Amino acid sequence: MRHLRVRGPGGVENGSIEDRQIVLAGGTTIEPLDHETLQLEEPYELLAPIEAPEVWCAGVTYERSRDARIEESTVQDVYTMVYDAPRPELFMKDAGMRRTVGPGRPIGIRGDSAWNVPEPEIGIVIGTSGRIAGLTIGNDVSSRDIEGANPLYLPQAKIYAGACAIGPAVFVPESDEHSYHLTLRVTDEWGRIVFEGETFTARMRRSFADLVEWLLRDNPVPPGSVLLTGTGLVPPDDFTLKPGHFVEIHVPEIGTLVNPVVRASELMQKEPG
Ligand code: DO4
Ligand code: MG
Repeated sequence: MRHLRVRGPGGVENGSIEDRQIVLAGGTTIEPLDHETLQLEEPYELLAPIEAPEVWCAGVTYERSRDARIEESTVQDVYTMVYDAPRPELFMKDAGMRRTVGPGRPIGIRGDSAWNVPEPEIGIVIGTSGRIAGLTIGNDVSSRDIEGANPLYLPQAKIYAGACAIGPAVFVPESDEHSYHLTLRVTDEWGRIVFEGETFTARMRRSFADLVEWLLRDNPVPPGSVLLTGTGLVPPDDFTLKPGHFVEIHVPEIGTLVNPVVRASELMQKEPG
């Protein structure tokens, strides 16, 4: 079963996908324009599938991520240590959906960074008492040169306007954890593919349940929060995201999350007053 959220003429409604149709809580049925992105025709708009009170991330959960950070960083041993240690790397990415966008909405790259990448990750929706309530797709958009200069810059490399996307739906698995296949494709404004790659969660060093257990130790994370589980897909070092690119992340059970790339400064909202 997959769940989503839609804004329509009657306001915001929850919905689910049944027989390839979107059935809203009020009973309306909508046919998506595309069955993978779940893009909708006006007057409906697909929203982030959950208003996550907090978004957290795990890091260096795949060998590929460990190796990429060792190459980019001036401080190399921390990545091997955290990959091998029982305690995972965990960091807060967002709170109150200030920096997190839904499907189709622009993600940001920092003006003070020259090396920016998407990080396609499975996002765990945390239920009550640490239950795994569902899975979504997350993009932990990151600056590699800021993190590479000094690991203490991690919050600046990871937390800024438009640095996270989630969607298009929340998938509720019926069976225990299995391996999910993630595909990443980045295209330019003319639709040309500038990077394509794939990975499987079977390559992760840690289980979803283990990551949730560590996150919730002595830490009151509110239910409905999302934990992104780390990336196993790192584009080559000469790749950087640019304004005008589109990032597509596909996971068959969940759908396809597509976001255009803009400068983060364009996403900064003026505070009222
Ligand atoms: O160590 C820095 C962050 C790693 C990360 O976000 C990832 O592996 O996905
Ligand atoms: Mg990441």
